Amino acid sequence: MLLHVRLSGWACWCLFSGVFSVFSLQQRLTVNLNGKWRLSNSNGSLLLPAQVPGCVHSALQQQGYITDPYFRFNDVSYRWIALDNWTYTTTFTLSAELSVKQKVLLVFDGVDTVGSVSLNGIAVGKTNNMFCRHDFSVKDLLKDGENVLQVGLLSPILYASEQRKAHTSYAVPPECPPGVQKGECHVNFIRKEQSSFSWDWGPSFPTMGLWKGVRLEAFDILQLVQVSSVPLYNDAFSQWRVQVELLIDAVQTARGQLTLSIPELDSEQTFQTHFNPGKTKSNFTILINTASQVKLWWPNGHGEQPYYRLTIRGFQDEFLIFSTESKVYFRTVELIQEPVVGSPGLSFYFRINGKPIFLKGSNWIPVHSFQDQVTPDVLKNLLQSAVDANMNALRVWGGGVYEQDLFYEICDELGIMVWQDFMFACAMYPTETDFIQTVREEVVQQVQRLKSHPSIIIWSGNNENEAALATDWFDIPASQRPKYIRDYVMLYVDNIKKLVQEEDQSRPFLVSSPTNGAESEQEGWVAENPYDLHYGDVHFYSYILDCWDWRTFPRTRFASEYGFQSWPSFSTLQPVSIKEDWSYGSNFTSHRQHHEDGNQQMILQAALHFHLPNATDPLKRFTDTLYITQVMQAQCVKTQTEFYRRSRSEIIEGKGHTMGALYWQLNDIWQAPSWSSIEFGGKWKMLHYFAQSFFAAVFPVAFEEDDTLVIYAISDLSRDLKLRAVVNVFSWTELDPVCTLNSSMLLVPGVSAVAVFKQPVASLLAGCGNCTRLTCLLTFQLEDDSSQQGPTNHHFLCSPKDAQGLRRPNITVETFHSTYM
Ligand code: BMA
Repeated sequence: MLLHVRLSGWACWCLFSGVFSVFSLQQRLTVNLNGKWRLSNSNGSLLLPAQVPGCVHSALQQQGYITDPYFRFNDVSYRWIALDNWTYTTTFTLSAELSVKQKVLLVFDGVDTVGSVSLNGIAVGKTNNMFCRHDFSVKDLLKDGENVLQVGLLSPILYASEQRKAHTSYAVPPECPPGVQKGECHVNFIRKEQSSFSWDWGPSFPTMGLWKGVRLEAFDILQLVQVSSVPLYNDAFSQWRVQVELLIDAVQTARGQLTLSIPELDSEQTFQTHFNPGKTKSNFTILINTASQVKLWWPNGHGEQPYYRLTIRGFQDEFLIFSTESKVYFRTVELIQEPVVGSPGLSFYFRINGKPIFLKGSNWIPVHSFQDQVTPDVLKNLLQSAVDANMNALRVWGGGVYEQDLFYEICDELGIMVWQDFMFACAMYPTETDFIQTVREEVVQQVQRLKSHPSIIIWSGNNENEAALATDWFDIPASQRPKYIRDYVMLYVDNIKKLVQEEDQSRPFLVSSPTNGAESEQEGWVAENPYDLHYGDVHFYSYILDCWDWRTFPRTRFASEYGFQSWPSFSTLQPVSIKEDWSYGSNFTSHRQHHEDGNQQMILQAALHFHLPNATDPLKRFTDTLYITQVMQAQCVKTQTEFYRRSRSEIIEGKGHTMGALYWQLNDIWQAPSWSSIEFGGKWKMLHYFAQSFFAAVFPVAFEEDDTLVIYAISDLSRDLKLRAVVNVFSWTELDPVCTLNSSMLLVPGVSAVAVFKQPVASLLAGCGNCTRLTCLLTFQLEDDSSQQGPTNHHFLCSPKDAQGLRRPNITVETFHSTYM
């Protein structure tokens, strides 16, 4: 029986899909099945309580069956966990109200990964994609009194291997990760976080579990499953409209009326509609009153992030049957690929609300091997750290997970633009019907879940798979190449791209990263050289060349990945290691390094400019070595990022107009060496402090060309500035400058990078006491008439290891821990 409540009646609020608060006046009943379940392994030798949402590893640790999986070599010691099959079981009692509902769904927001679900001993359904939400209609299987719900999970390693074995017609490389990663094979055969089988910065913990919520949803007539909305701007009419999509699950055909309104914009529209049985999607468009002034959402550093409340009310006859509210943010995004004056190729930059914006930021990887351990505080700290370092963009990289709703909500609020990859990375993928089918479901679900977020400015099909094919990472015989290219196009273009564009017309889609974009498309989606500097985005890594030499960096249109490794600090490593691990040559030190020759590369790069630690005390030598890798990394990424930022306004030999610098990588998944600027646990590496400067809105950059010192003023501000460069020449021996030089006041147009100072180094030093390249260094800043604009920067005239006059400072630091009552 349907209980109708009049508009003036009571309302019950509950959380609905992150941004939405729903009150269903039609009495949808929800039974939360999260909490303590029972977990057992395949032979029954282990039986323990397990928290849901959660995973097997977390449960085993919480119950004391294993110690910290991140401790020392435990990733290898605990390999057995993911080689076993596990079963989650819970019991629940049915309430009388629930059993009379017309439809009852058993909903899993996420099963990791290969599961079979049974209720009271009867099979309900199967799962094989961690990125899908599943619901099963279970009304007929429920009984009065106690019900038993069980989810059996297959070992993801064995499943992936079985899938690989069954795929006999041709290989789908790579078979296994490089040995140095100590990982598992064939992860491309399972729709699961690809880095969970190991990566070059992460351990192999192929998780299994119910990693998101589980519940029963019971209702009569219909229920609103999901609401999404995207704002679209019509240039011709200078009018905004909001496309609202409702996913409705109806028991039977129902007629109704729908009212959409954004009261603050004085806009409301009512639609007559009907709902067909089953799950259906309906679209409605609300036109925004042109007399209302719409406030726009802007990226961090370019304006505010205002939103409006959209109310959606469904009526049957004159009765309100559902009502929900969501946030709508207004902004437009365009990816501009058009001819560039003085250069072959095409531009590649983002225009937000009509304004070209330089993307400053980094790449985001999974925050933890065990997603159930990612708390709201951890997410908030990381995203706030990005903003604190003056970033405006993050790329959610395609080897991890589609992040949880809260991640995108915070990005919306902080003005962080998100480059959202689909979860395919560094591999070829199967294209059998079953595989494509589950990917299609995944894509539709994720786009529907996420498209309301203004922070997401682009969808991107995969990480590096175009490059892998084009530059033949996997030694595919020439005769078979067409087949792999066909599969590539089938997966990312014919399926993913097509689906995404059907679901969302409000943001661009790029097939891969790196890619030549429009040019790749011209070349049949796999360009001959996806790293072409005249097109699209580029990933660039070089560990051997001297990173202080900006000439080694590619002057790309958009740098979406580049970076250098460093070690986390001792305070981060200490809790997961013991004394015998604390040397650079220890087994532990090489075990945690998952990138071939990584430890040696860091030392070689550091040795180019710094004395390597040589303390006699082994612990001091170790901690000094960790530290010097961070200094090296900070200085390397600074040099490269400065090069990209100063290349925004110029074309040199056909290259330039760089409009993005996203270094690899923001965060860490465990305590190990990596490219991150923030350590596992949230501590900033030296690089992150450097980033705070080198991403500042107004910033001076120095470099040398033919022994001439050049300083650029970089400004992301819209307004023009008048600035001078002030250069302080310091001797390595003194704290006061030996001399100070000023440029004349120059116009620095809004959003540009221009040279404001030029002088041969020899003449600069000749005019400054007894300074030589070895005895002096420079700091410099920008000033307007009244004050300094932006941070102070530094420029070394020689490597610090060759500096003359440097003395030990004898600085002592004391740390006080204060407690607040
Ligand atoms: C890029 C990324 C990751 C990797 C990183 C460092 O290729 O896409 O796959 O972790 O380089 O090697």
